Amino acid sequence: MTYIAKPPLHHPSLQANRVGYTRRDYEGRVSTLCAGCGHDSISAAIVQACWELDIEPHRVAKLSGIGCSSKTPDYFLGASHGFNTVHGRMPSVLTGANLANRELLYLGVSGDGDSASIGLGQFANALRRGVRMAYIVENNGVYGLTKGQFSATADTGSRSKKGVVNNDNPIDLVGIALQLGASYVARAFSGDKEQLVPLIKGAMTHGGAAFIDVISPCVTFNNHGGSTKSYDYVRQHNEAVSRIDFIAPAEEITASVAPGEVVEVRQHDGSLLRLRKLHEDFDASDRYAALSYMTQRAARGEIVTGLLYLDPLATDLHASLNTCATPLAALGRDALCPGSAALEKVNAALR
Ligand SMILES: Cc1ncc(C[n+]2csc(CCOP(=O)(O)OP(=O)(O)O)c2C)c(N)n1
Ligand code: SF4
Ligand SMILES: [Mg+2]
Repeated sequence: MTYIAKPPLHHPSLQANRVGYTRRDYEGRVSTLCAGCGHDSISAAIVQACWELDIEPHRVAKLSGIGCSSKTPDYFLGASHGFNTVHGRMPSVLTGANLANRELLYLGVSGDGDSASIGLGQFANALRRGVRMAYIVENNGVYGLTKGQFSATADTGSRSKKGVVNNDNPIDLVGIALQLGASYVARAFSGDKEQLVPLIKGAMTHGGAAFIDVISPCVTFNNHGGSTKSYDYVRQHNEAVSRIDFIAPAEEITASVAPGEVVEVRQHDGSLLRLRKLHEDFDASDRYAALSYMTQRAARGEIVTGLLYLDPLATDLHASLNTCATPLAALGRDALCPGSAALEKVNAALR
């Protein structure tokens, strides 16, 4: 694959975070996506979130499938672990990596074609099993890489660039994530960095399966009138139900807030999410209410964004399988070959 490397030099006065890295240390290669593609804004938000979270880049594993969206891990976190899988297969590879080493932070990046068409089964099962990860779908309603065919998330009645009407019913990945038990579910817009960065920070520090559907316009194939995933359409129909402020465990809580104005939720790692409710009747602690709210609003053509559901005390697949805490690669010979007495005990238990 051809790529353009970024010059490693940066200005000596660039601010470093608590672990000594500047924002540039979280960047990747120069993007080869079309200028204005929503996916590039999501990459920038990931860079910002990881820098602000003081994550050491080598503690992150970024995985993706195939598509313009799945190419983006090349454009951020250049010093992290990376695995570009087969189309739609990112969730199972991520699950395997996570089970082998729970000490890394897993970031899955995918597209609507990658996750809602060929990879729908993989998407569903990773969320259902509570794999600890931040799973981001960069949703543009089309297969951008293969020249703009409708994807399974394209809304009924939306038009392609050539005027073809989509008659199929759309798959709503947020609805599926809520139904299947994801414990952190959000929808965002690539054009709203202020909303997106804290949502990514919350997802990366969450203790279970976190999913963010980011509407990310494809400027080349799906940004015309008639598209419901264009910049204009999303800006006009975006209904944010909440804004979140993310406060890391080590951070001092300065501003106090009046009761009722915000809901404060502490996650298992000590981070605090301050949820500023923008809609009185919305409750992010009730997954069924969130599903019903979102479906009703979607029927009116509104795109509900924000943190839609959060279970702050969620656990993950490791807890349900009771796996070994040490990364498999770090297990020594004695742990891997415990001897014939241990084998005899296992065999006896099976008789
Ligand atoms: C097994 C397989 N089937 C089909 C393809 C062709 N293909 C490549 S990318 C893609 C769709 C990508 O769409 P999406 O995930 O929405 O990413 P986008 O380019 O829109 O960001 C398809 C069908 C492939 N690479 N592999
Ligand atoms: S084809 Fe669409 S999705 Fe792909 S890089 Fe261009 S604008 Fe982005
Ligand atoms: Mg797509």
